[in-house]
Amino acid sequence: MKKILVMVVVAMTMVACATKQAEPQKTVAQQLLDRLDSLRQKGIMYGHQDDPMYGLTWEYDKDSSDVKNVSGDYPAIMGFDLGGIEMGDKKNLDSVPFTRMTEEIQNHYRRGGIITLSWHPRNPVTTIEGGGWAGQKFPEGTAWDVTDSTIVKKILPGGEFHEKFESWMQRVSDFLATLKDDNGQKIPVIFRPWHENSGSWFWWGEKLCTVEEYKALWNMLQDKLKADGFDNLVWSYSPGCQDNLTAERLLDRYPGDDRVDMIGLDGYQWVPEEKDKFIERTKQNLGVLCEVATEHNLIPALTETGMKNMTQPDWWSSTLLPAVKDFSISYLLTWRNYKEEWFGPAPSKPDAKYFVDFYNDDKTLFLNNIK
Ligand code: BMA
Repeated sequence: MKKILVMVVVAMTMVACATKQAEPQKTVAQQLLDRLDSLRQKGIMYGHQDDPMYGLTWEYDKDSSDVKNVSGDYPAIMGFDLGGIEMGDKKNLDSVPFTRMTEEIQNHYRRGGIITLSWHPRNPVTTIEGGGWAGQKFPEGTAWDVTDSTIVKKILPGGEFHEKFESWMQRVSDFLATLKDDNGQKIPVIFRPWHENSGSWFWWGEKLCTVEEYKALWNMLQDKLKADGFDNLVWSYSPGCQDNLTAERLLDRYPGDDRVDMIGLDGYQWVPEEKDKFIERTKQNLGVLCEVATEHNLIPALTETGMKNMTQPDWWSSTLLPAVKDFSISYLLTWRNYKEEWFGPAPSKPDAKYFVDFYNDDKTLFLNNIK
């Protein structure tokens, strides 16, 4: 009897071990999603595009950041853009060297921060191969070149430019392959391609392709990168903020629950006069976004925002915070601090002290709050 009992216990232990071993390990993308989900119970992370690359008074200094120079802390999230990688360029559309981008992604990940990548690829039909920027006038050949409304169709399988676009996707893949941590493991990244597609200013915009073509475009890139082994990508779908947004409208080009992990909106305020409108519209839009996110098991975020050149200095505390604070969004990201057009804080500017209030608010999370 005792012997039988021992055998049963041994057998049960073996089954338990086998079950344990069979459980698949979570990918770094799934681990990032879990982290995003638990962090949004704590607050809203602050993100900034190109944060460690340049600011209003400096360029490519080591360990610099306008956000850190104002608040003492780095943003929780840093955003970078792949525009230009498709051409094999050494620098992106905003002059950021891709080697530096890899380094800063590694640095921020090492610090405990989170990375998001967008992509403003040039127009695959009208751009001049090998021409670089010189000789092409904006918007000709850029992501904003919408003179031909059949670009998406032309790069899908069967299209005249499909092969060319395959080589562009390969270059994205080659860049993503450089994103490894100190142990050689893949760095998780929130990847947000084909954004603001509810507008018609990019060649993948609403009036430039059908719903089916848009979804096929999304799938083509996703299938390529999945086939290349990139299980470190958190896929983020982000159209733009709109007046009276509805769930149907938000989802009309949505690629599907099996293809998307996060859902976001991009929405800006351009002039001080738009303050009330910005607050009202952002609240209304985030309400819909959060409902849809819950229904579809997605993490919501305000994937791009900002007030152009901070012409309303108290914007951070009087406008942005009230617009977002009642929503359980994962993060908000303000766009880059480019000398001619900036959306983040800078030490010498009048909005700096209001940014410190925003930083000190219990609701906002910076790097030190998420480590
Ligand atoms: C836009 C502008 C452009 C920039 C692009 C990609 O909003 O900031 O100057 O090239 O984003 O970062």
